[in-house]
Amino acid sequence: MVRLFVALALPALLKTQLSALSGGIPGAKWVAPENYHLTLRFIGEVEHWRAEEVDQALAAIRAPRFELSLAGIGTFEKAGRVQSLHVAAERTEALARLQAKVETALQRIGLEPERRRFAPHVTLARTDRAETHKLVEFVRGHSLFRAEAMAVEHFTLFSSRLGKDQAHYVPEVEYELA
Ligand code: 3AM
Repeated sequence: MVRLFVALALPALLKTQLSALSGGIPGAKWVAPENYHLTLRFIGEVEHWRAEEVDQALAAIRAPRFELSLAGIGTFEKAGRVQSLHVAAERTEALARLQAKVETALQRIGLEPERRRFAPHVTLARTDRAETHKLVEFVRGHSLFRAEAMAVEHFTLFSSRLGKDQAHYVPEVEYELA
């Protein structure tokens, strides 16, 4: 079995810029800069034959290159608790189209539909054990954060091995955009 997700990899400079945001919230688990990514579709554990089908389905996608901008800080909450902290991506038409194409391609080969609405983001930290007032302070303090637009020229199939502390993500296949 292999654990997979489809995402946009980020340029090194952007990762460095994002990593400068890390810190200052006791209890938060910060994502290692090399693990920053923008998930288009979480797939989960699949058999190897299935992974090959996923690869073929993704390779058949035709979509144009586009520019991506990250701006603002957001959180995801569950039962009134902030689970994670992220930098939001601007939900442009081109990004939404690419995500929809990935979703359609994966449903076509029989994967269960993703039920959650696409909210493009780059996770900075897991915060279910973080100090709430520090979290609030962080979100307020960085609300104007904005990164220079990046050129998205491919998307990537990642495998993920869960570790004790951090997951280990490996870019398995890159799919060029036209
Ligand atoms: O892109 P982010 O960091 O928000 O939390 C995992 C990470 O999200 C998420 O998939 C991304 C790459 O690992 N993830 C992990 N397990 C998941 C699940 N069961 C999941 N997303 C949905 N369902």
